[in-house]
Amino acid sequence: MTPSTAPRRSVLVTGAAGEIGHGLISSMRADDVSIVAMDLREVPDETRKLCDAVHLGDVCDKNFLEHVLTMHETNEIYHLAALLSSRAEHVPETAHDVNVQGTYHLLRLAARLSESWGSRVKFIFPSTIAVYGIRTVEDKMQAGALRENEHLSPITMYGANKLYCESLGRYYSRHYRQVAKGRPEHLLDFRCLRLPGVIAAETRPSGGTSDYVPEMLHAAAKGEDYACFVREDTTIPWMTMPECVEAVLRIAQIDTPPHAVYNIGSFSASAGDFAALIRKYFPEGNITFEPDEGRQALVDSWPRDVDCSSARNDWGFQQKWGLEAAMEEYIVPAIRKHYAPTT
Ligand code: AKB
Repeated sequence: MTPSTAPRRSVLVTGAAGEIGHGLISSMRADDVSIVAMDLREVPDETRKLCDAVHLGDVCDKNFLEHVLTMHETNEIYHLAALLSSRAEHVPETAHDVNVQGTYHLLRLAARLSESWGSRVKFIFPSTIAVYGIRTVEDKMQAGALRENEHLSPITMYGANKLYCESLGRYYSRHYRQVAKGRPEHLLDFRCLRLPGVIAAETRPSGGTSDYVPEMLHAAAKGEDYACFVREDTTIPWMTMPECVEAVLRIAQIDTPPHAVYNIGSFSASAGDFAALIRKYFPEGNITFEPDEGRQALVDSWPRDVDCSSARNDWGFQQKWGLEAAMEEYIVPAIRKHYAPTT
């Protein structure tokens, strides 16, 4: 057998202590890959033990980033660290520092590394449906499934940050120093997925606005009451964590995709649709609706659904489950197992 000449994958995951970090690192561990995790917060033991190294530090600290990247000869970056939409509205300037400055530092370093390694460092970036901003609920219902270039007027700091960083990533990977004489031969390889609300059974989100569905689920599974902070008719696109992780790993592995940024999502559902199904599976918890005006406005500006045809056509993205099947085949069994008493 001829030995492979491809360099060993050396992966950096920022925001490794978060929900996607956990799912991604668990799925990646099966591959022959060196995984370096980074977060400001302590990385849970379950994730830590799957990593070759863990660094605690701030993505806003340029020197720290440089140290980590060069020390591990990183050639693949999953930049998950971010302050999500609701949290970012409480501390918008901090959110800008983390979401924009942190991403900018990392993009610059990855561009420099691509140049010095002589091969393109992959930069995988999760973006969000919060990059969309629809003016009224009537417009939202009429607009239906949005394509990647429609309604790009986010009303949140988080959405604005992500939209700008999508452009920065595109710039560094396609147009970097485009008129300069000594333009680098190897630019970084930026790939971005706009994620919908993501539902995980093993972990709980924090700081997001789409958190109402995971919160509702986890409360009901524990037999607790839950007051949902958006209206019953509030509708956005969704997917499960396993589907999200699979899509992130897939966009990272395919040959150069034609576009830098893709919508993905599995189904569109309202808070009421979820509540009805959750009551069926977990009747002990009482779900009520007590909309919070501020957070409601954020979700109202997000699309009812997203058009994933580019992702389907360009790299074979496929949704695995609709709402009912996702509940039946993943969410309910996995959440029951998660809360099952240990013997
Ligand atoms: C949030 O609610 O902020 C995130 C998102 C939709 O990107 N889950």
